[in-house]
Amino acid sequence: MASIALLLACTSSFAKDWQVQMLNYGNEGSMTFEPSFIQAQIGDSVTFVPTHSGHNAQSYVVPKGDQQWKSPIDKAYTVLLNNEGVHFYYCPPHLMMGMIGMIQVGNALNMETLNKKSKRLRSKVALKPERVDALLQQVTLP
Ligand SMILES: [Cu+2]
Repeated sequence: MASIALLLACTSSFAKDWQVQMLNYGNEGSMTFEPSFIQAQIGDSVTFVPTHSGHNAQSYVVPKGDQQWKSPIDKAYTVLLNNEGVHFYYCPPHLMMGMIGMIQVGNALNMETLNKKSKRLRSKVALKPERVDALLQQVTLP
């Protein structure tokens, strides 16, 4: 019994690498990141997978202490989650079509910046701007 408990304690401490598919069409319609919202912990990472071609991911908002990031088009790319807060990102070729996503890391410490900048990005989304609202609604507040 003791060894099982130890094993469980060890596996739960492993950082998780989340996989986000970049898709022309998926469960949420056309031009999507799936999953589009992730609730992660500090130490986790997110890998963007070029399932369909012609996409990349670029940060628009990052937690305080993080650098902005940008993946090369059609290449797998991993973002390390080193600080608490919300990453808001988009696919530059398909921002107009609502290809956006969010990663919450621990507590949403950057809500003020996120809300302010989300309004600005929303104005650039011609199709499905409601995706911005849907993502914001999934952020859990402390
Ligand atoms: Cu795209």
